[in-house]
Amino acid sequence: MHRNSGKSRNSRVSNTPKTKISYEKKADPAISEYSTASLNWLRQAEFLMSAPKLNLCVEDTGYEIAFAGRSNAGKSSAINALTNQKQLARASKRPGRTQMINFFSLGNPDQRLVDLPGYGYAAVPEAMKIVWQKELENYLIHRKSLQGLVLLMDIRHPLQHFDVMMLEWAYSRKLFVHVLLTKSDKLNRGPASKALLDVQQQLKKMKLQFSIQLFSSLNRQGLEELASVMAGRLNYTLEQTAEFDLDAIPTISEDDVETETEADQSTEQ
Ligand SMILES: Nc1nc2c(ncn2[C@@H]2O[C@H](COP(=O)(O)OP(=O)(O)OP(=O)(O)O)[C@@H](O)[C@H]2O)c(=O)[nH]1
Ligand SMILES: [Mg+2]
Repeated sequence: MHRNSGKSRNSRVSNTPKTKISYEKKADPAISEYSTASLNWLRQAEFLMSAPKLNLCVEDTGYEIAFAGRSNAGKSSAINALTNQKQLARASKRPGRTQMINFFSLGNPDQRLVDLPGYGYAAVPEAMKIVWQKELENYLIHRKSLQGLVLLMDIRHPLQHFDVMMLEWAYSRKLFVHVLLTKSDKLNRGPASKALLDVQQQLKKMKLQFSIQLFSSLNRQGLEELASVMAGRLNYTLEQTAEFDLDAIPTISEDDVETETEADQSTEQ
């Protein structure tokens, strides 16, 4: 049976004309189902609150992912595209638009998305810049529910000094980072792919194993990929949308717990 199938495969290869084979990536139905479900889930996003400083933020429970990056990188626009809501986060042509830490809930207040003020905007008065940076730093260092960052960089100016600092800092705090090269619509396909490859290589050189993708809020490139990453990181499962039957959950008695513990210990020894 195996031999036969091997033979037919070989004969097919030898008869194949020497044309270039295109290995077109087939859509994985499981993945696209997950990303569609993730996008639907993200559409439930609701504004929770804005905080000027750490001690005024929403309670530090559950999980959150923060959108970070230089001012004008496209953080607020990305959040609006991702949640399919035009005005959820306030985007603007004027850099320095987002001046507070803005929280959005995703279906429940313990799963959140955060829009951070951008860094590196030269026109902000020095004293104000210091205050913002201090608050941003406080948030990034002390926020326990922070799981990781979506770090946005304009595809035309990636890996500026402060971006690299953020990446290294996130690595040292064991946070995940998912990098978006934003405004990919500003480059043609070839140069955009090259920019992606360049940044990938530079991250590799820095020994930072972070995921990265192209993204455009304008033409929605990379939206599904980002939605899946967000959902995966915030432990969203497809079952979450299914009817939940409380009666179907088996009750556990104290005896069951003891038995489990004993079994665990015996396998460890
Ligand atoms: N062409 C293009 N422009 C974009 C894209 N995303 C954002 N922009 C524009 O870039 C500008 C800044 O976008 P914002 O989303 O406000 O940027 P931000 O990172 O939140 O900026 P701050 O709040 O200042 O930190 C706006 O004029 C947006 O319309 C994109 O994907 N493509
Ligand atoms: Mg903003």
